[in-house]
Amino acid sequence: MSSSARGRILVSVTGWDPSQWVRLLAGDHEVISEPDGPADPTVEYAVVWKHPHGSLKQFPNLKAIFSLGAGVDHILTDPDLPDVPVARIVQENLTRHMVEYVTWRVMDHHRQGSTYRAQQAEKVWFEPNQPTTAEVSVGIMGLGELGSAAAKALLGLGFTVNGWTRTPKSVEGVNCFAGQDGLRDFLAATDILVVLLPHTPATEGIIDYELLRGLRRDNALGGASLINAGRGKLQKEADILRALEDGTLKEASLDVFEVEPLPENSALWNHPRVFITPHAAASSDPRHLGPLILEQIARFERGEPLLHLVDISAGY
Ligand code: NDP
Ligand code: OXD
Repeated sequence: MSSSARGRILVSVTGWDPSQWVRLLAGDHEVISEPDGPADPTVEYAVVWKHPHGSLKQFPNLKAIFSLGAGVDHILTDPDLPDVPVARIVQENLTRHMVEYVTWRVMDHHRQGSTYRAQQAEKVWFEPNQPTTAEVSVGIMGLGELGSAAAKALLGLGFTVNGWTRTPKSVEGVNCFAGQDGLRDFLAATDILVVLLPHTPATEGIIDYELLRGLRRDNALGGASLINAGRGKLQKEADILRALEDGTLKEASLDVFEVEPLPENSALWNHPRVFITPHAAASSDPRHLGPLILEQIARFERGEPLLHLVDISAGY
């Protein structure tokens, strides 16, 4: 059978160069970044990152959609999503990068990095009190692939770790809380909040002033910190700034933003107690993810279930 007779893989990405994905996915199937018209019958698989909404429903022979990220909000917010399976990325290098990011930011808040940076700017030689990790608790919202791996690393460093999920969960060594009923107690036991939730209708805007008020401020670090590497749409940036100003929040590390790139006029850029990275906590590396997508397509064609299928009704 010729490769084109097997149907084609469409790479549909916004903000990324598709060429390396096209090259890495080339094999049994022809790979394209532009279809032959909006209803191209040869497109069987779509490999996407922020595809133009409405574009996928027109392919009559589309069989599956593969997200080029762990998050699938960019797909599920398409109001014209075709009724085919959607699979997402779970990959060890991506997980490792997220664990590195979370550990880095937690350690910076724990070891009072912003205080030392401010002291250095003023040439101040002063050693603030330093609690041990055992005196500090980190609360992770979302104990999925990434959150549970981060929890394990933080436990290894000696932190007390709390986790919050949608459905009740048990993770060794982690104090687990679930649902709306568990949120208040989870926050009250948390000094450093790490957000690794997906963006869904249920989580949009969840990081607001009221939630931040629930964190434990009277703690060994002298205030509560926020780390968000989930999605920008989870947070209300005006509320974060308000919380930083009135002491509800001591400091924040933000990798994701309501609008990306973060607009130049955002007050977050210049805030002395905000640490910003450009949605770079765990980027998708084509070298690692290409083989995974090809394996997924091979599984599908052998009639085996896709790995890491998205639960469309749950939204992640
Ligand atoms: P998973 O799907 O494995 O885990 C999601 C977790 O969030 C689960 O524990 C789930 O609960 C919990 N959750 C979902 N909805 C709710 C809710 N309404 N209330 C409470 N908990 C909820 O996702 P991953 O760990 O793989 O990824 C998490 C997110 O990280 C991605 O969706 C993406 O947005 C973001 N991400 C960011 C990157 C970056 O570079 N900044 C890189 C990669 C991912 P339950 O266990 O009950 O299902
Ligand atoms: C992802 C991301 O979802 O990089 O993988 O944000």
